[in-house]
Amino acid sequence: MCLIIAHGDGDGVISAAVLKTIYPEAMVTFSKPQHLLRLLEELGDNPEITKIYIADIGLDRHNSRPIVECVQRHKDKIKLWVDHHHGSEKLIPVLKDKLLLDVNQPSCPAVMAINGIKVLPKWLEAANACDRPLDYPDNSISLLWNQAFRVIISLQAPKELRKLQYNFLEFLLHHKHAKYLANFRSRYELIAKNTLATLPTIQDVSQKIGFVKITRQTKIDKRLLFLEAYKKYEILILWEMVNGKHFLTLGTKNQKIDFLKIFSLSSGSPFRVRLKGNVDVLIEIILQQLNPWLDPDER
Ligand SMILES: [Mn+2]
Repeated sequence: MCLIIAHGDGDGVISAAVLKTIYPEAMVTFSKPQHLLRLLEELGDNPEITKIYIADIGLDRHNSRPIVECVQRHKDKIKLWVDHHHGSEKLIPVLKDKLLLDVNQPSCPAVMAINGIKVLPKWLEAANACDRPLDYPDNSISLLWNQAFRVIISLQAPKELRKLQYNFLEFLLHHKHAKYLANFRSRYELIAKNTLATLPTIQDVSQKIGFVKITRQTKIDKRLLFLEAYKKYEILILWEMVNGKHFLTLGTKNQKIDFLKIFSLSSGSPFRVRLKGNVDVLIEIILQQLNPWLDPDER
């Protein structure tokens, strides 16, 4: 049996759809960096699985070595690995030309396209907009996915998320289920309204940096919040508490700022990172690191 493993976000589902058109016999499953090791170990040892194609799953930066070792053990089964995340360079010596990697590409379908794989222009644009909304305008497919995705996330319903991923895949491949997906649009309206209501609560850290605190109780679309905040700020610091733990998400629209470099992170997106730890300490570190982007009289 052949298997496609892709990230469950818009970019990943569209990547899975592209791979499915090349390998129609393959089954599809969705995963994420933190779950990839266990999944690969299981599949690697399963004699029924003969070919594996992977797309859009970055290496878990806390756990990359065991993954690379696991890939090494099962490299014969892994026929293709497409990625655009920093950190996946570690797979080059193991996978060689079975790895299509370009961290400068906005999406995995874009990586496929520059490597000669046929990708429908609409799908390519949608995947780019899903991962890099600032650089690529949404089209009907990316909007559909993003809005539906936010509704499911806000319901915190993993089972529904899985169902949605398959429906989205079906929609891409066969243009069925359009009605099913379209009904998410009306449910999204409240989330969009909540998100816009959060905008006035953003505080100025400086002229260029905004800070906002959100709670899980109010369902918002973080992607939309960042996009709206970028109309005023270059950087937004978002503070949220999830299950008693504090997280700070840093986002920027400034292409010259690379959060991966600034915070010495080995994987993820240069423009959006999530930091965990003591909030006061983190904010101190963040402001120190972002000092060059603070206004001179505020330093
Ligand atoms: Mn991606």
